[in-house]
Amino acid sequence: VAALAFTCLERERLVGAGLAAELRAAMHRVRRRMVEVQGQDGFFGNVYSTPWAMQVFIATKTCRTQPAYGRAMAALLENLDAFTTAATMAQALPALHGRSYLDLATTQCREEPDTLTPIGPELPPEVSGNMTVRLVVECPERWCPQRQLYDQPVPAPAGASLLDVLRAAAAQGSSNFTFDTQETSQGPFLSRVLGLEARQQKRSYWQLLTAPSTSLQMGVADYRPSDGETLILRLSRW
Ligand code: B12
Repeated sequence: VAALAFTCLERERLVGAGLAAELRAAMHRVRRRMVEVQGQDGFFGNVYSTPWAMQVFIATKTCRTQPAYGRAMAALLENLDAFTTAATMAQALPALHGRSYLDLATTQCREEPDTLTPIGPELPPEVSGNMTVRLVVECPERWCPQRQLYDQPVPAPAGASLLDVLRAAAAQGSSNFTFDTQETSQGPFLSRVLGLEARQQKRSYWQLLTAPSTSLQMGVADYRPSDGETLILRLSRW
């Protein structure tokens, strides 16, 4: 996002010649760094950060000459089913159309032919039966009474989201599990677990992981655990 902002400042001549040259040099370094860190799978970071990175090549008009961009586009097209929420789709669509957010400034929406028709959200396929997920809550902070605050099996309908699993755990009266979420543009954000609130000022958050230690790439409402999986909610720092 910062790289896009730099390009905007330079392109719109909002800065003097000296700073413009520095911004161009910074953009060059950013692109070189992104090419260096591109994974074997073609992604810059993960599937959700890749469209952002592609927008930088688009905005700086380097996408045609940069092979890394072509590899990223191929990887993105192979993984379109990962974009299930409005927020992630909004980040991928410009890149898929070869546009960056900077193009929005000159987009004439009034000239749109208004031919878009809303479609109902595609519901995930119905899965019958039940599953059991192990839910673990970890607090590695020094002030926590113990590192592991909760460890219980939670039965839930097969195909349920992690949010459904948390609700099922809370409904299991015997285990005293509680949680809270906050609505954000990306969907519900897990803000409090077992009465412990993650605090912005302390740069702490409830990280979602699948055992042994893979950080999830989706939020509680989108991630659908499998039968037998162990999910960890860990109070972490960013
Ligand atoms: C900064 C950031 C964070 C910070 C936010 C705190 C802060 N004060 O800055 C922290 C480290 C806490 C964070 C956590 C997580 N994040 Co995050 N985060 C981002 C990032 C880089 C920028 C968001 C932002 O500032 N937007 C600009 C502001 C103005 O908009 P905003 O709507 O107010 O932003 C808020 C929400 O986005 C919210 N938020 C941040 N991440 C997430 C993730 C989810 C699922 C939800 C519902 C909300 C949310 O915090 C922001 C600040 O308050 C985005 C990347 C991106 N391209 O959007 C990833 C991103 C949104 N995060 C992502 C993920 C996966 C997570 C986690 C689920 C990771 C994990 N395994 O635990 C957790 C959320 C867990 C939970 N408790 O629910 C993914 C979401 C992908 C998806 N499929 O939806 C993104 C797109 C990164 C990526 N490429 O994988 N994140």
